[in-house]
Amino acid sequence: MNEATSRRTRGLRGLVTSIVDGVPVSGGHTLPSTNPARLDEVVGEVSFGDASTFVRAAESAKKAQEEWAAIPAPIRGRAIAHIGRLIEDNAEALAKLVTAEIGKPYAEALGEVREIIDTCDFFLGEGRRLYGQTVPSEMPDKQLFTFRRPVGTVAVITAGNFPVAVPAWYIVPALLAGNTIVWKPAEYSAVSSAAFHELFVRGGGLPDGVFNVVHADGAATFSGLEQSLEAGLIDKVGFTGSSAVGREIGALTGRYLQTACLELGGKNPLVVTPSADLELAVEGALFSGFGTAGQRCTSLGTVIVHESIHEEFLVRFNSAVAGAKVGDPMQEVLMGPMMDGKFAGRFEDFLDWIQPHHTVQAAHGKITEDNPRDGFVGDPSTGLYYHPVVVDGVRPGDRIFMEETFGPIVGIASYQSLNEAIEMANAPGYGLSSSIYTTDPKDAFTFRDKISAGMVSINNSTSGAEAHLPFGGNGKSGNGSRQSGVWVLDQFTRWQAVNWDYSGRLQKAQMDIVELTPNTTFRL
Ligand code: UN1
Repeated sequence: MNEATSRRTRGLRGLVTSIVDGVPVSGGHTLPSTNPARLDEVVGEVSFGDASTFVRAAESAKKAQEEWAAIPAPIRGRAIAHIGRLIEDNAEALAKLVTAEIGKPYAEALGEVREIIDTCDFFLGEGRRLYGQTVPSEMPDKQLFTFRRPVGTVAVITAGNFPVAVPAWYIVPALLAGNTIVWKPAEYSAVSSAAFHELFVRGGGLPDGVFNVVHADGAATFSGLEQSLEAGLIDKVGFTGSSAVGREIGALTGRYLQTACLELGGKNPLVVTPSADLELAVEGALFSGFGTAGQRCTSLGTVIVHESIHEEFLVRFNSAVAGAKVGDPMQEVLMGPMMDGKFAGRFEDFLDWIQPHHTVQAAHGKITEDNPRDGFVGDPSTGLYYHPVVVDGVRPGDRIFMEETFGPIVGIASYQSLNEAIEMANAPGYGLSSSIYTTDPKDAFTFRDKISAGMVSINNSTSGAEAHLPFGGNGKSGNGSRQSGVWVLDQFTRWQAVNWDYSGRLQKAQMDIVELTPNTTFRL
């Protein structure tokens, strides 16, 4: 084990620090990352850097990029293959860390780790493809080609609700395509991020500087990013987080003639038509509304249900929510705590958006001894546990209908015609995920055609996208960028067009071309 590697190990087991050019870098202040299910349990101490840490990381990524890109793509693919296998061998340990740090139920955390492995499985082969094209020329003795070239250095800024899967969506294809990385993970999931980083660097045998990680708060990151862009150190930004911050990142990168890959919020609708299998719709709404305690960008926002089955759906849904297991995320529960105090606080604000014309059947707010939940698994007083809330009677114009409410709250609205349902589904102006439950193909295809969302589920919940289909949204959910599968390669590569003329003379495009003479007046 070389010295830099052993220092990295100490970085993980002891203090979590930024890693720049393979070396741990402590910052100005240290904060604990705590377990939201047991707030007195410290998962790790994290040392936070400032804007200069980010800039140093960007310099290191810039310095390492040419050499990394010179490694043949199939060999970079092998690195991705090894990373995938190492993650697989460490899946349980990594998932336990995710559960401890953000309170995601263990089964879901294992699924999240699976998503990294799936992404590696997809891209390990892409190292042997990364195809360009041969294109016919309009002139003789001339050949045209396209090549994919890496963009260069990539800054990746991610949220903590998927602290390891979503970063992999950026980092795996970016590395495969020959880019180097500066990653700024969420502050409240820094320990899981450190483990992820360690597994990538070791598993891939990545040279120092190829994958840097910077722990810093939002303001320091923004300023570090701005300085790095100004200095020409960052060529591409990937950001997953709120629509508000996404706008800022988009504006900043735009000033440097760059387009960021933005994966932002959602107000994801689920339409239930009269022909739907109601049991299935209830199950889908329960999982997408309250799985991950509603803290996915793909979580269900509003169920838009046909008026003829509204009552029946509501009764069944309320009863499914009442029966769902909430509690200790290491047990078999649908929903654990909120990820962090910041999200718990914001969720309390969202509860204030409930208005007199809304109906809430069960208890809401924090789960306490005085505000208990039947069948709670474990001790609610130790963590950030909230009641799952179903708000009936929401309608376009209500804040609860129009804005993302990251947390365990689902609105229910009624519609009369499918066109009205689709109009309501599009009204909030996001456009990430969407779902329709129906057994009528006409409804399914009409919905697919008219919904603004980038992702459409038919008889499936709004969350749980597979790792090799294009992932991304429209409107307030992003700027049209797509992650995953072959589609994400357009984020991390640029097309280079090459023409090679071996005629020995200057053949002028559009001018020196051979014309055939058509006989346009010929008739049979
Ligand atoms: C996110 O919440 O940022 O489709 C991503 C899903 C997951 C990813 C969610 N595979 O729900």
